[in-house]
Amino acid sequence: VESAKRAAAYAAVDNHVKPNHVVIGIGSGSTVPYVVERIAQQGAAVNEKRWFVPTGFQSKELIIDAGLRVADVDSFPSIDVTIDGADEVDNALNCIKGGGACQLREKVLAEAANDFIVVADYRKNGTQLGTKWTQGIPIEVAPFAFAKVLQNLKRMGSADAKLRMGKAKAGPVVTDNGNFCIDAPFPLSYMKDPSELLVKIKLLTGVVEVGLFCNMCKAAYFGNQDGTITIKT
Ligand code: DER
Repeated sequence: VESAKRAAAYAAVDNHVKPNHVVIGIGSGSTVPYVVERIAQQGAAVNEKRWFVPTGFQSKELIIDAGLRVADVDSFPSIDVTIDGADEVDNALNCIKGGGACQLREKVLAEAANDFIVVADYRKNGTQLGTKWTQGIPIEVAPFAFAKVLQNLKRMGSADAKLRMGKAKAGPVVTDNGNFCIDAPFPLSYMKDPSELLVKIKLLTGVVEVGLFCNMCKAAYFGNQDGTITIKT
């Protein structure tokens, strides 16, 4: 799987991170380290003039560890290109994101970018959202409201919606923004129109951001088990 992630990341950087690009958004997860690795290989001469905007703590440390310059999105409201991972991508390039509970900042940078590019291994290449990633739609919620949001999600049809609990941490996962995360699986019939479901969930009081990225992704790169790449545009 790691070589598939690397192949997808390298191809995406080679095709979408141009020498004249100055501001680059770096996403979160286990595929983006290969994105940073490939960008660093473009050399100090071009990278010393660039700024790299992270989508969270992990992403920021990746940038710093690679010797690249970190910038705040505040200083660069518009970004040349953002490259990020995803938990599933359908044939219309809609994504489920938030497996790493970073989807708020990821969506801000995806929206701010001229080009939003997704990189993933073959396990994420789906036809309809919810078929490959079955853990549910990641939803960032204000801690004060989490029980009400859970109740409303169940009423909406997500019977198994649950608060994401820490593994190496007692209690719930807390995002880089100090919020909680709910994972809400919906029946596949609800997932046929991700844009519609996104709006319904986003309107629930207490929801901060929803891990459905619709009509945002310009291209998705998938590394396959046989070493080839699949590109969806
Ligand atoms: O949370 C996210 O959307 C991340 O980008 C992440 O889930 C991507 O998955 P990866 O670790 O397989 O790259």
